Amino acid sequence: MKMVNHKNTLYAGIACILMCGNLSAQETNFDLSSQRSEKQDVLAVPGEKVDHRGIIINPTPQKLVFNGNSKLNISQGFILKDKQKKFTKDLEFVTLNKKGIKLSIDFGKKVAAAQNVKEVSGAYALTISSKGISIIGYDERGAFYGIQTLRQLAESPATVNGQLPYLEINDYPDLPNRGVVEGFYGTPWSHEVRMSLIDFYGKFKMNTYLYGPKDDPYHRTPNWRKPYPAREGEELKVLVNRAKENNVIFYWAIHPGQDIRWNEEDRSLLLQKFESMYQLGVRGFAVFFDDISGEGTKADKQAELLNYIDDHFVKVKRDVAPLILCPTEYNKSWTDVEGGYLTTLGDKLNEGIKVMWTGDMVVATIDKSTLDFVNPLLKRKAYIWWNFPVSDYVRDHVLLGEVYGNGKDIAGSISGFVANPMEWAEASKLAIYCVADYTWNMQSYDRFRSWHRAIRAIMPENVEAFTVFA
Ligand code: LTM
Repeated sequence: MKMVNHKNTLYAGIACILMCGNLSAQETNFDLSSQRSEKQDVLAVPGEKVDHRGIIINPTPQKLVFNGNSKLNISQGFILKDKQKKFTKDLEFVTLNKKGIKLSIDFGKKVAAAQNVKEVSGAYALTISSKGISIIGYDERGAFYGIQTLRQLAESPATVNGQLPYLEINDYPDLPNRGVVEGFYGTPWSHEVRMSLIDFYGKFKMNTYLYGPKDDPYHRTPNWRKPYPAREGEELKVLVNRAKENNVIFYWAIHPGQDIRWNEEDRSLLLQKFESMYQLGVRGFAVFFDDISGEGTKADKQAELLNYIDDHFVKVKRDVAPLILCPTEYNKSWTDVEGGYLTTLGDKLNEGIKVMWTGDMVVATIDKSTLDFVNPLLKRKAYIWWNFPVSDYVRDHVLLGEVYGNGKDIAGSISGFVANPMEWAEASKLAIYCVADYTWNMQSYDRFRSWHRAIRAIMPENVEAFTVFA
């Protein structure tokens, strides 16, 4: 099978790299000192150097300006003006006091325009001045993100004793869809750890969680046609609610391709399954056709099914996010040029349907050239499924390295970017933190700075030990 051959080549390549790396570095006695004295020409990175005066905000804000050296003392607490009465539950980190400093929170197109807030979901402005603190969001999600920024400001080591510097932040995401796809092989994450991760996404301004663990039998063959048993269904409902509280869209993905029959019966069973997930509160849906063989791989049949779901479910419900498809040929090394599988999808799929792409290979970094290849075929911007830090193909590794290699000039060429993590959920937070930073503000992304900040955020009590380990 085509797919298996590609994977074997990939895995053999990785194994070779790992083995060769071990040999040269540890089992020989090379004198590396000559290399250390080599001259290195490091080119300056274009862009503006920003001094954040020891304040840590992740993701890095698009614009942060300090107004002089004055500070606002917030130690006596806040009097809250939550104009639309939405955020009390998000403010447990502040002390409320009728005689405190004014904290005003609002959102909406009109108030946002007055503050020059960008017209994109998640954008916000935060001001700290002698008048108090003001947060204005473009939408509810934007105001929620402003609150996350305030929380990080209040927790920054540079603002000890409740002294917040006068500043103005004007912030927005580079990408409309940023987050995580739980799409690995291996033991699916536990309910508890998913809850913790959903909070983590909200805290670091990710808005997407795609649920599609390969080893959930109700996501894939054999049980994709059946509803979840009551207990699992209840847990999913709780996750969906937690996602809503964090302004995260919970997408539930189905993986029917290995045994799907292209007939009326299976189509209606699939829609019934989606309906049962809708009843649990799910408002985002995806269909994955990766890693299959046989009948299920046919592009025209896949497009027909997706359009049917789009026309008879997504558009009818009206409160469901755009449909997402993971195609069978989801990377360049497995696909043909013009006229093949991807061309059929591009020509036939309804306009609003998003199509996933892992890059030039299964595990790859994403650059402009891979998008210049795939976007014209798909006739839409690819939605990136990034296979890092997933470790299901190197199970003896824990991938705790930096997040690097993706182009900083691709924001305009993609419709979303989700990272596929490790089965080890807590350990995956390191990379997820950095992906949150990269996908929000690509130009300012610095792989080293982000990685060090992530370590501090995840294990503040053991920064040095975790750094050495990672
Ligand atoms: O990458 C995709 C689209 N599918 C699978 C994933 O489920 C798996 O986790 C990764 C990494 O092994 N490779 C795949 O082929």
